Amino acid sequence: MPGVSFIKILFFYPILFYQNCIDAQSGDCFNNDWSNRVVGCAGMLFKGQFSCSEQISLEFNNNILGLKFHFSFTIGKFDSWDAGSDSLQVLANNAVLDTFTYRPNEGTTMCFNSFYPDMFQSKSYIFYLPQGTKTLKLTLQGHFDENADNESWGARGFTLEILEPCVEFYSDCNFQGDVWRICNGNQTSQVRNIPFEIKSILIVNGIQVKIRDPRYHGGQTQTYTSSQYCLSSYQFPKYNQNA
Ligand SMILES: [Ca+2]
Ligand SMILES: [Ca+2]
Repeated sequence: MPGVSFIKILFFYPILFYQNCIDAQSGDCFNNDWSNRVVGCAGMLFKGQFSCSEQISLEFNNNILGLKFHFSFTIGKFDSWDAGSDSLQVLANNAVLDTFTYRPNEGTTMCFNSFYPDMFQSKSYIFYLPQGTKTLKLTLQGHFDENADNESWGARGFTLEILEPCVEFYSDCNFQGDVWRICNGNQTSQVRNIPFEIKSILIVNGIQVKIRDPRYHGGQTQTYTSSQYCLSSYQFPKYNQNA
C-alpha cells in the first residue's frame, strides 16, 4: 500500500491564547476588551476603576478549545475595602474560581483617596472546562456597598493560557456533523485511525495539524495552523479498513 495516511498534531505547550493590558503605560489597555474605562495608579494603567456591583467580562465565542486553562491578572485594590462586606469574585463561565477581599489598611497610599492605602496583587487560577466546550466567559464581579470615592478596584495584566488544548475534526463543513476530538498536554499526538471523511477542523492558534494521504495534495503533507471551514473531499479509506 503506497504512502501512509496520518494525522500528526503538534501541541506547543502552553499556548498563550490571550493577553491584554500588559504594558505599564502604553496603548494595549485602550481597547474595548473587558471595559473601555482605563485609570492610572502609581504609573500603572488599569481597567477601571469599578465600584458597587460593577463587573467586567470577556467572552471567547466558538474559538477556544481545551480541557485545562490558566488565567491570571493583577488586581488593583483601591482605597478602603472592608473585609466583612466587600469582595471580588472571579468566574469562568458560571463557575466561581475565587472570592477575595482585603482589609481597609492593607497596602500603601498610591492613588485616588489619599486617606486610604492601595495595593496591587497578582492572581492566578488553573481551571478545567468540560470536553467539547468552545465558549469561555471570564468575569470579574464586584460586591461593594460604598462608592468609588471610598472603595474601588481595577485590573490589568490579563493572560489566558491553554494548558491542555484540543483539536476537533468534523464530518461536515463549518464544524458540523460528527466530531472527533484529540486533546493532549503532550508535545505530539500521532493518530492512524480516522473515523470519517474530514470536512472541517477547529484549530486554536498555536497548534499545528499535519495531514498526509496519497489521495490528498499528491501525497504531500499539509500543515494547518488555523481552523479549516471546508476542506475538499478527503478520506482515509484504506487506513480505516486496516485499522
Ligand atoms: Ca488610596
Ligand atoms: Ca464597604
